[in-house]
Amino acid sequence: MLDLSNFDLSTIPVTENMIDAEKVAHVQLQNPLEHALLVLTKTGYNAVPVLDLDGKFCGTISKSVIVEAMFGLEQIEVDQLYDKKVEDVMEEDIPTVRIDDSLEKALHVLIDHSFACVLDHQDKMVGIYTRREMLKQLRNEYYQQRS
Ligand code: 4BW
Repeated sequence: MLDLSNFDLSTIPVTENMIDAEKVAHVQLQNPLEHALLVLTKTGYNAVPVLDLDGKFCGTISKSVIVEAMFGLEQIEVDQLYDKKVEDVMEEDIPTVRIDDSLEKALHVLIDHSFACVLDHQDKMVGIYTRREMLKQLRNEYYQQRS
């Protein structure tokens, strides 16, 4: 059985295994939905962070909110992809973590979200910490204990 008593999440910095910002696909507030859908489709991700021109985190955008924004009263309105901007439909109420937070904070975010954006003290996104990284760290701990 996995003994987590020596795996103290409160002592491991969230920055240790995060994906650095330069490797994180993102879109900007003013981008049309068409651009966001292109980014999501080409990268294969369901959701990516939304940043302003200074790199500050503003929210996330997902394929599902874009599709929802295209639904008119009777049919799908493709024009919405060009008429609406990312800032019109993005989700803003997204919990984040800070560069000096530990994995314990990220764990709580990852219960309901597939990634946590890591922000510096000016709210700039320095990276993301994903469920995959959390599970990899737990797996490594598990196999270390068995060996
Ligand atoms: O293109 C992909 N490459 C790899 N290696 N894995 C992928 C890719 N697309 C999806 N996956 C896998 C990952 O295990 O599917 C999971 C769910 O993807 P998602 O949520 O629903 O698009 C992935 O899980 P994860 O690595 O724990 O990532 C959780 C979420 O974090 C993803 C996506 O919304 C975001 N994300 C991850 N890496 C990203 C990213 N967003 C932007 N840029 C990145 N580099």
